[in-house]
Amino acid sequence: MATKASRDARKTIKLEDQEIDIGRGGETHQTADGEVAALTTQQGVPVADDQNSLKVGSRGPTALEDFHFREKIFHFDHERIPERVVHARGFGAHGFFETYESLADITRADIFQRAGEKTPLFVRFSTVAGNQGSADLARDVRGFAVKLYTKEGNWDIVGNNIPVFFIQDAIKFPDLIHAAKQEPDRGFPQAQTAHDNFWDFISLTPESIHMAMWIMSDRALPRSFRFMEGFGVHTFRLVNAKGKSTFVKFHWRPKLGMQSVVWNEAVKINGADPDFHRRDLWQAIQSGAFPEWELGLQLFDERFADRFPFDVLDATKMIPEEDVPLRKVGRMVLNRCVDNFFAETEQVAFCTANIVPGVDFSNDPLLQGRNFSYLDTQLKRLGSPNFTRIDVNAPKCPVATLQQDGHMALMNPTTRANYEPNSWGAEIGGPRETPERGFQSFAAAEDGLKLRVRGDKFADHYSQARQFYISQTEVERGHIAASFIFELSKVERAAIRSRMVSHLLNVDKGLAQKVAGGLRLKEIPKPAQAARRPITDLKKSPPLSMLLNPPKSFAGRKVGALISDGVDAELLADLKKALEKEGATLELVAPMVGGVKASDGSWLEAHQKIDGGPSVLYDSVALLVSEEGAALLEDEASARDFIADAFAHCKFIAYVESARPLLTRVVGDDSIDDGFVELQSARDVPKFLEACRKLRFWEREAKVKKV
Ligand code: HDE
Repeated sequence: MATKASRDARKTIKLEDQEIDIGRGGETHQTADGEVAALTTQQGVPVADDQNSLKVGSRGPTALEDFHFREKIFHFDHERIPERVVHARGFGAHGFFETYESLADITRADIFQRAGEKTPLFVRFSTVAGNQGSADLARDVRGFAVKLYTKEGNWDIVGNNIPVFFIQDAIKFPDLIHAAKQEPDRGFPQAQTAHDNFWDFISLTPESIHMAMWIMSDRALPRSFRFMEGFGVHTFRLVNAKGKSTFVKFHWRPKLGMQSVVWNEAVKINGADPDFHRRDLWQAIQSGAFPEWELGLQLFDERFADRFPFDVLDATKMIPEEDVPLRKVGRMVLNRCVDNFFAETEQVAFCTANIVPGVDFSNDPLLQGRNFSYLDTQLKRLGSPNFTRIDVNAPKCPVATLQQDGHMALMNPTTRANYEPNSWGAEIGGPRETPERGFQSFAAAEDGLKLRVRGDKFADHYSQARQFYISQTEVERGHIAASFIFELSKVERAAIRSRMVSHLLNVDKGLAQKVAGGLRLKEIPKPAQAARRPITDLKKSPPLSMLLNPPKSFAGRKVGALISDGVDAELLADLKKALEKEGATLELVAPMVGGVKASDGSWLEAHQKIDGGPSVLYDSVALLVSEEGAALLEDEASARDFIADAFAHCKFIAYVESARPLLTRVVGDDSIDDGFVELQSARDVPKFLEACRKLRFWEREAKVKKV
């Protein structure tokens, strides 16, 4: 309750649809009633006035005794926790994993015992290099971290959307990340690798060349988290009840297929909607279009590992599916957004060491190092060894430890015994070991000299880089070359550019020449001396190409329709219906957000005003403006960009006859290629949809990308 003096000073005014109380200084007061809860302090004391600090006289100093004010500011001052050193920018969601079949013969992991079993999970997708406030469409690897709350403890698969990594030994991780993130003296550039330090490090670290090929490919520019693969990267073990171990690599395959954007588009998306990926996931889940991935296992034994030309403990190598096919063992569905970003997405603490009985590590030196790093990092970020008590991190199975105390102890043992062995018996003696059920490490035979060395096969740095490159389509190869040219053009020191080309010569001569040409290198360097002679006859592996594995439909994609007063209502309705049937969505982009009056007199509200809804936000576009609309937009820069960008990014473009003058004014009459679909009537809608399913009209690219 407000004091009488301040209460008496209040009066009520009207602000459009709201009646509000204002105080003596005109400030807004909203008060609790039967339905709206009373505001309290952290101590539960009801708050009478949250607008004014306690003062001595209306114009006097603030009193130190104002505990409400002090508590509020104190808490605010401590709102931030350290952001992640890597993967700072991310977005999470809840879901479940459904097991397809029992894998009891391979693993005793509880999650794989019963077909149809559903296990709750939390996923966080991320970029690596950018800071928390950076833009989503950085050219970067994406983190793909999954926390499975199994009945025998939490199992984290902390992976990426690329199956290999830059380095082979965890001891190089700080160097890699220092080189990739903003340069320390100037604090920029952030969220991009197009700078000297990064390429300096890469060019002096030949083991990273395979990964460099992947990050220069379209994989580093996903259109949506929903359209990317995930990989556990390292070799792990699955161990069955008899203690038999099988090596395994984990793959997540998106049901909606893979898709990326082009670089020029990515740059513009970052300006138009820096939250493009998180908004996309949020909107999909909120609208009930729950994204799904299948979990595929590559299972192999020691014998395979011995005869495989590369070391399965080397995270810069992958195993082609032609050698070890994927066995699909379950699906992951994301069906719930977080209630609170900080509590869940920011505080979620993944750790590669979180494994469960039936899963085990391999000796991959990168994985071994990670197992130390993640626990350590959580203590720094979350400030207490009790971070496992935070809801998003807490197991959903019983937890019974004798660990106690520390900051924010929320679950101390309640019995007398906090140690074991003890003689207190079942009631108060606390939990005991379970040799049968409990986690047992695989009894791997290890011996050798204690040395700082790597396995011999680690020295092959180029063979799989080459295999990746030759497995791509022409279009994808063009993108890889263009990315190298772009990135290295931002490198000031010429020697670094040249050094990179010397590595590319060991990957593919044509690629190296293209990059050298694109950089206008004065002379082609000699190929870098390889630590081990590359294998040049590895076969193409089609699953490595995104374009050879297109999505089966246009589901999950979005069309942007540019509309104006007089838009053909029937055509628009048919387009919307067809897209919805396909599982795709339609957004209306208009000169003003308030909407347009359609041909049948109905009013259509727009989703975007034209300069807020550039075509880079859509997979395909439809130009449905009337004649007057076309005339109005002819000189409007944002409308022209809408069309020019859709064209340049090789998108399919539908148009009605009245939009044609606008269209030809922007792209010219001779540019109307097979990527355009004229909508004379609703009958042409299926033709447009058919085209959209191909996602891009790549045949146009040579015309729009000249350097
Ligand atoms: Fe990480 N990594 N990493 N990493 N990583 C972190 O842990 C680290 C590596 C990956 O959404 C940190 O909680 C080392 C490979 C993801 O919260 C940190 C090495 C792969 C995430 C850390 C690697 C990853 C992280 C920072 C070299 C793919 C985000 C914040 C041995 C298989 C998880 C944190 C999330 C995060 C260390 C290499 C994936 C510092 C030392 C390889 C997806 O602990």
